[in-house]
Amino acid sequence: TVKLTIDNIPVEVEAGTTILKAAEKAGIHIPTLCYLEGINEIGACRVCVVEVEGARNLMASCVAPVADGMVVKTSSPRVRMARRLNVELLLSNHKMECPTCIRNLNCELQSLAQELGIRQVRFEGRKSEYPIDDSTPALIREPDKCILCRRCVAVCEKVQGVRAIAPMGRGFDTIIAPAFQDKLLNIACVECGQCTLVCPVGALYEKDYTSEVWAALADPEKFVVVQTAPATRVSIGQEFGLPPGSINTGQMVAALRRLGFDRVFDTDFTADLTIMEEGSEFIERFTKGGPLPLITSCSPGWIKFMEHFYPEFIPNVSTCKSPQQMFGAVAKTYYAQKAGIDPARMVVVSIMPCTAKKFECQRPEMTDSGYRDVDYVLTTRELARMIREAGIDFNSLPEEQYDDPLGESTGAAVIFGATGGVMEAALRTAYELITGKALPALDFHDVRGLTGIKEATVDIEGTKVRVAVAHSLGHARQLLERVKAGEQYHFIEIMCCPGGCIGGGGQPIPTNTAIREQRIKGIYQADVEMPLRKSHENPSVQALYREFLGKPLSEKSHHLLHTHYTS
Ligand code: HC0
Ligand code: SF4
Repeated sequence: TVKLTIDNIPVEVEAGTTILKAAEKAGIHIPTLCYLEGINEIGACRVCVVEVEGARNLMASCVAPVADGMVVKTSSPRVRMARRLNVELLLSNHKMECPTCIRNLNCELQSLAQELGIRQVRFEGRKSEYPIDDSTPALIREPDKCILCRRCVAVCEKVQGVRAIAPMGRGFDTIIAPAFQDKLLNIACVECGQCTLVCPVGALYEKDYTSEVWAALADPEKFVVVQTAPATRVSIGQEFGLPPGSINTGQMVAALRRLGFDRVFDTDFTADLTIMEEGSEFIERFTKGGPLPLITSCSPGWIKFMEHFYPEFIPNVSTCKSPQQMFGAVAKTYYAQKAGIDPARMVVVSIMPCTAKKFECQRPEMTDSGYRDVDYVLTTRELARMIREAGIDFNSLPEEQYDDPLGESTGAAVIFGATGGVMEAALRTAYELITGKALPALDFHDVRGLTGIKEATVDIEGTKVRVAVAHSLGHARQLLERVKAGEQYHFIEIMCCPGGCIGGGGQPIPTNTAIREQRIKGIYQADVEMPLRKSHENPSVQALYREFLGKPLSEKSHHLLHTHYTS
């Protein structure tokens, strides 16, 4: 170990620890901006500088390692002046639209200026002028607000393995952009939004559809139906100051009703439906010779990634639409008929933890109901904005119930929101459908948690079923390479975002590893609290088959609930 003092406090840490980490251990906060633990540790912004006795220059504490006997000062006059100067320089070339910026009050640059006591910017700099890129259905890139921290670049490359954006040009002309400064729409960006989660400012963010939804809600001709994704119930509370991972399903339902939605339904209903279809597809392929492995299809960022980078896996990917899209198709057919509503008047809105869902709902093939199956997708962040704008006091809302029948769901559906959940839900059902026996233990711990790639072998009456689960596209890539190298699996779950949907690109900011862990806890807690925990036991899904679809993989199911992919 190494002994040093930081602000006169003796600290002992492992050799190789950075000064930043050592200070954290001693309870000393050093401000950072470009730093993202384990992902972007490049010392570029120089906000985290510290003074080290005997050293001529200030050191970027996020990259400088500790040394024995080091004497560090983290807030000497020289340090504070340097930090201010660095942030002022950033501000001098920043499009300062704070009151109207999407990140107002949740902007790291703004907080930092406040924390460092900056009251004026002494430099009148040249300002960059770049066009805004709003070419995709999901994202906005506003380079004039970019501070070149490179966190987005690091996440896109190291976590997602996509490399859609990179720094280009030099000095003042540096810009973070797709190659040749093309539009995001024209490149292999999968619209996952992970870059929007780590952007410290308003340079990358979701395309906002709240105006369209407000307009639909205000239109007496429209019948506006909303569905909520599994992972939103354990994250929305964070927007209202509640601890990460707290379960606020009932308050979310109440808030949606107060906003004026005509029916408040749950994507969890169609998550259960997905298990019926995908579980049957698995059994069919398993007993009739493949193609295997079957790979899950519910994560649209993953699907886009597969279409760009691994089209050879198209025959392996389940033909099931995602639960969000199944919901739209069922709402505008079965439910519209049942409730006597003209589907032409129906507007389906989704509340999703995801930006790629905005892209998914606009895919041209997603119109099997005869209309656009899902009209608008709002992220968790956008829903929170609507709740605030409507003046609803979220924390004092009563817990309300979803409407019937598309609001009924099981614990198997809620765990879709965490990595490994779709696999676990599928196993709970496949086991019982194949064996005709009750599952002895419902929890499949091997497929839970934040390990990048998880594997398990499940014994279904003597047949060993090999499964694997990957979350984040970087891990998906690794797993697919294993499969290409000859590794044999029967069933694979892939979710685009780290941690699964609880870590989706539309979730509250910040979303980091600690917060992901809390949300995962919330998800499994919500599962145990459900009276029913297996998808095939959902009475409303059973009724849907009885009254409308017939059986899983029926012709009607195929028409409404399944899709195809293009390379
Ligand atoms: Fe997910 Fe989904 S679980 S992708 O993560 O399958 O976004 O939460 O809504 O569609 O159900 C996201 C979350 C969903 C879908 C479901 C799946
Ligand atoms: Fe990369 Fe995802 Fe951002 Fe696209 S949305 S630039 S793929 S991180």
